[in-house]
Amino acid sequence: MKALVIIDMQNDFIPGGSLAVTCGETIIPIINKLQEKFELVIATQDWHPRDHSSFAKNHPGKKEFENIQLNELEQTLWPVHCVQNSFGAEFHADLNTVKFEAIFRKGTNKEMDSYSGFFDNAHLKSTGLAGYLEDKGVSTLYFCGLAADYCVYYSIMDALKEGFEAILIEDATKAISEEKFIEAKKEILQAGGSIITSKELD
Ligand code: VGL
Ligand code: ZN
Repeated sequence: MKALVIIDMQNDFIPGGSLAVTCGETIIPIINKLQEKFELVIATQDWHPRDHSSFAKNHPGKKEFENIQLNELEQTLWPVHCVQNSFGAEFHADLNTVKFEAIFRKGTNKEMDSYSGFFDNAHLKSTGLAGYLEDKGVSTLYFCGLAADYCVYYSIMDALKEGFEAILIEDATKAISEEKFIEAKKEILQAGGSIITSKELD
């Protein structure tokens, strides 16, 4: 069975939000239409405590988008975004959420960022997503959402490592950095993933 995984379609990642991805809003109608083609639709939600260690604000003297070493991992310092229960953490109002059977939250541990919907960045803690999908008999995952070069990319790489077939729907995602996305796509293909457009599902 196949499933659609919608990554982090939250206000803060969409123009008007604190970590807006350019043209992020343009993929909302595409994702709404895509959902009609799937029996199982699940979503992830970036869900940080206010004192999260990925926020530049919580590192005095450091700037947004600067990289630091944090618990032996490289960490980009982000603007405050997707704070638990804030408007910025809510799904965009135009996104159709009625078909979401489950929502997996990530980034809840203050000490550790979590780009992937499956594991935190140190691969120490699972969200339970892989087990959920296996239990549902899902073997093929189609990915869309934000941001292409971070949470979508890391989720696909983990999906492949966990033994799922993983397909990126390229016109249903947008990147923070176009350069990073070009590298990400190469790595997805090298790791055995595929890249398609939503038209190919018609
Ligand atoms: C994301 C940066 C920080 C994402 C989440 O959803 O791609 N990017 N937190
Ligand atoms: Zn985040």
